[in-house]
Amino acid sequence: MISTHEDTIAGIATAPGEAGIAIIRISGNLALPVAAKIFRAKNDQPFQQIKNRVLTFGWIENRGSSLDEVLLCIMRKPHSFTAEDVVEIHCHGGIYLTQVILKLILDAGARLAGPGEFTQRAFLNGRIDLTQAEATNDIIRARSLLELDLVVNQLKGKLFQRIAAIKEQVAWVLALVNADIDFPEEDQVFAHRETVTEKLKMAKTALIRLIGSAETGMKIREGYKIVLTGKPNVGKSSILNGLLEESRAIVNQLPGTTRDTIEESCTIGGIPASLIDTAGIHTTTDTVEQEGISRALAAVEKADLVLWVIDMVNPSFENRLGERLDLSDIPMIMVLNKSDLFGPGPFSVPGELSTCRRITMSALLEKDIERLRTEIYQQISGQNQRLTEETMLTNLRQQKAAETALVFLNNATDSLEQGFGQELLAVDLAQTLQALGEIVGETTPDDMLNQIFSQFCIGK
Ligand SMILES: Nc1nc2c(ncn2[C@@H]2O[C@H](COP(=O)(O)OP(=O)(O)OP(=O)(O)O)[C@@H](O)[C@H]2O)c(=O)[nH]1
Ligand SMILES: [Mg+2]
Repeated sequence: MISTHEDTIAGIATAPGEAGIAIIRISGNLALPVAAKIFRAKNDQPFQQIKNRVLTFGWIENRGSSLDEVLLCIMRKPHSFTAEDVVEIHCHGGIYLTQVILKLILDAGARLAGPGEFTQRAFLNGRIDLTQAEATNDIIRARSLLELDLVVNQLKGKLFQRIAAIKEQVAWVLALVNADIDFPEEDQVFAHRETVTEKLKMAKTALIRLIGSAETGMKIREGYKIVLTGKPNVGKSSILNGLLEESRAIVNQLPGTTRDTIEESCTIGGIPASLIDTAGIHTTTDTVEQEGISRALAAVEKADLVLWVIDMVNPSFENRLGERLDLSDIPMIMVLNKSDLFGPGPFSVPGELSTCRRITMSALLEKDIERLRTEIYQQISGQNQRLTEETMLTNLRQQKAAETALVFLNNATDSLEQGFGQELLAVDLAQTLQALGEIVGETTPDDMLNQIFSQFCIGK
């Protein structure tokens, strides 16, 4: 996808559709001359005199006639997103209008930008590292405050710094090992075994911790899967609707109302989640219900948290679902529902389940739904102590590269322990650095870079 760095690219940076304004972005050596051909300032100020990063009011002109009243902003290199000359035109947000202005820009000498090409240039010009480039894309897709916080820290370069700190330790050891290899005749030993071992141990601890953050980082981006399960008619759909604050699933007094799984995104105390309502589990000869139940079981298998709903008036504590699933093996909250119908007497839970986390509630009461939210939040944050860490690995690509780095680092420490030659140690350390460099884009192969940026939107 990457073309030469020389040409000038243009794209519509805002989402397609009718809107108050749209922004068209031009980047490259010809950005200013291209814009000068189609823009006339209201006060007839010559284009070259337009100040940096100041909005200038004017017209987009096409062969002497005015097309749209716009604001134009020039960001001369290197102080722009791409580190190239950039011009932004803020025009009215008509679908047709933006296309016409874009065509004028292309006719004036720019070329249509590919997906993510602006960000790719920012990366290639050294303005941002690969984790920051990924963050610029993720920030657009963020669905919760927690995700936003994580991605903003990544955008600020905090993940880059965390990786740089590990690289620094490894690079320091490699430099000493290389000195010993290069100057064998010297009396002096550069890479003292104890210091080197200590440094690599520190790097390893930091790397293991970083890899450990990936699971939480990716969950924050994907959302925690919370599945409602239980017998028919216990109030699963009522609870789903309560948590979503909308009547999403049909609720009915007849058992067997929900037949298919229903999935909706939401946040619970700022944690992004996918809530999944399922068909009630029971033995049936109805083939449609059977299919619904097998989908319910599949959802429970993939759940990060199960809400096992039990009707207090007609309780059943059968915790084996189907043949394979045992609810007591899955992170779970037992939800004792319909407390409003139960009355004041004591309610007993079988001894073997008495240690389960549980809540007694009525799906009809808003305050109980709120208590359930708190319970869910506590369960998830208790499971994931690292939920509020400043930086985490946030995608599979980063995780794989970090794991590769750890394999080489382990090889290096093994070589050291077993007293293998310095050359072998140097190779393993260099490969550790190579893998760490891949996370931040220093050593990432071109085809992988192309693949990453092709997932971005046009104009980003
Ligand atoms: N009084 C009372 N009624 C409830 C409560 N929760 C649910 N119900 C009622 O119980 C019936 C079944 O509720 P649903 O939410 O459809 O139950 P479900 O578990 O989704 O049922 P299926 O989809 O058939 O498996 C409806 O009439 C609800 O209004 C509750 O806490 N208190
Ligand atoms: Mg239901």
